[in-house]
Amino acid sequence: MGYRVVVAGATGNVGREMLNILAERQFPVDEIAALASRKSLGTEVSFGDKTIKTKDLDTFDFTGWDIALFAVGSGPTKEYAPKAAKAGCVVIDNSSLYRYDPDIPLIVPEVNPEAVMGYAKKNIIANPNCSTAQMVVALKPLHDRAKIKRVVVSTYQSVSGAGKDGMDELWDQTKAVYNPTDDKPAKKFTKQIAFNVIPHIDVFMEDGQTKEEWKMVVETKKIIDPSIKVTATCVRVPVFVGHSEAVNVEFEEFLDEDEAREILREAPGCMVIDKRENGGYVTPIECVGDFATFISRIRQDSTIDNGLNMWIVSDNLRKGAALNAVQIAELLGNRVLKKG
Ligand code: 11C
Repeated sequence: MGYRVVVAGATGNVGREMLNILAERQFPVDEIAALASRKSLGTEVSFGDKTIKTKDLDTFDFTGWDIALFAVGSGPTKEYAPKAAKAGCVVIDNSSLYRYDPDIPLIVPEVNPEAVMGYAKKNIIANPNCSTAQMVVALKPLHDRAKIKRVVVSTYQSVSGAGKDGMDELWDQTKAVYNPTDDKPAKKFTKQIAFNVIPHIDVFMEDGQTKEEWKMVVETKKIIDPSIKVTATCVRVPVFVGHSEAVNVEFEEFLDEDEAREILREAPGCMVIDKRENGGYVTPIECVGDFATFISRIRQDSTIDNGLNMWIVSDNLRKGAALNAVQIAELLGNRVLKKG
């Protein structure tokens, strides 16, 4: 016996990946509903080897459905997630709307699976931001060994984080570079993204950080440990899929780079590719479609007593969004909503 599962936002980048991953991981689905906004109504989406037609999120009755994976953005989430939760369907939400609510757990299953029991307060669980998810998967096992004091991270984030419009803008501008009469001004991004990098993701906050940077700080504290200090610079790069991060970590205790490599080799969700030779590290194009968080360039930071540097890469649509949401559904299935 399986679950009745809803994917809301099924025609978007993340919603499509949610359907793919539910099928790939053989999540026990008895019935699936793919929901979309009225303008995408009737669009066909794939679920394993089947094709299903989307239904209207606006009129859908969540009664009797077990789990709803939401990938619709904060606005529609605010309107529809409480309806689903009230109808008894547990919502796993990919937007930022509920992440900072103390009554809603924010979960990365490799890191804080025990937080899942907190779902019951509001029948909602939040999925973290993509740049946070991959970083905490790598940080947690190191924190358990040597206690992290401070993290300095610079991100190299792909355009798929900004949705299909972001991907289209990179594609169109790249083609236009070879055809100067075909001007493609920036729309989704604030400056040209093709052959460029932009140190700005999400809105500016009063203190000069962007909201993407703030999210990495606040979410890392909520998921791992509030005592960890994080400072981030988030940058959009002309890559279609796969976020990369250069991470500097300062620990309370000394942690040798070889021991860190061994800890990460054993850690859930982590894949260490770290040879000190040409190409002995992972780049974003190699992580697309994969489930793992890849860690390379692990090395001592000799400018401080207890420091390490590393390079973390993952598929932002998978571990950064859809995969993490499906893993939360698996966790719920195993620990709470047991069937059969
Ligand atoms: C990006 N990280 O790459 C963002 C996308 O809070 O879930 C996801 C935003 C979020 O643009």
